[in-house]
Amino acid sequence: MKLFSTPNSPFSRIARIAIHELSLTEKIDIEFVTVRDQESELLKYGPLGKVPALQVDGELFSDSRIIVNKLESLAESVKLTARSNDSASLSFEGFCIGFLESISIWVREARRKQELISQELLEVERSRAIRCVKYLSQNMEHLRNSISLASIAVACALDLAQRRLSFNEFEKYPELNDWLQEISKRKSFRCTEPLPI
Ligand SMILES: N[C@@H](CCC(=O)N[C@@H](CS)C(=O)NCC(=O)O)C(=O)O
Repeated sequence: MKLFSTPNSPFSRIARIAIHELSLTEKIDIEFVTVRDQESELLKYGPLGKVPALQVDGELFSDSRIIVNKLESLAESVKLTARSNDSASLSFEGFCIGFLESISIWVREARRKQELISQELLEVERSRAIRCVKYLSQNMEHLRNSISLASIAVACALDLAQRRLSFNEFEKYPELNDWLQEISKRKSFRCTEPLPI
């Protein structure tokens, strides 16, 4: 079994963290590939060319939530994704993944050539992130309880926002900030840290 990844993709980081948390490091190889590249090794396995992608028994699974779900089925007992009958957790998980998506869009926009950057889009994402961080600070009970796809997505999003956008809004909320410092100490987070760019 193989996970296709890039060193700095936040969605790949979710999958790599999940592999550690589910004790699957011995079973799944990580292969770093290029993306947005016609010569990418990943295109030999499917047309999408996005990471993460998990290859199991000749099938290629895309999308981090589907991948984490598949990884859970290969692991002993730990569950990271919200159960379909747990509405509150499911709703929160969707919010957390959406938050990471928005931070990724913000980072991607900020990295474009100066003349192509939309200041309007940067502002839309910045305002969204400020709202979301406040919401997180008011819903800490969902993050504190246990390691989950939701908590992994939020930690990856806040870490990415701080590294690439110098967005430190979460530092205004001591409980959220302390939680982030704590979860970031886990081995799964330390050994999947993005590379400097
Ligand atoms: N919704 C997908 C998002 C995956 C995604 O956008 N991956 C980016 C890297 S963070 C990618 O592979 N981009 C390559 C491309 O756009 O061609 C997930 O949850 O895995």
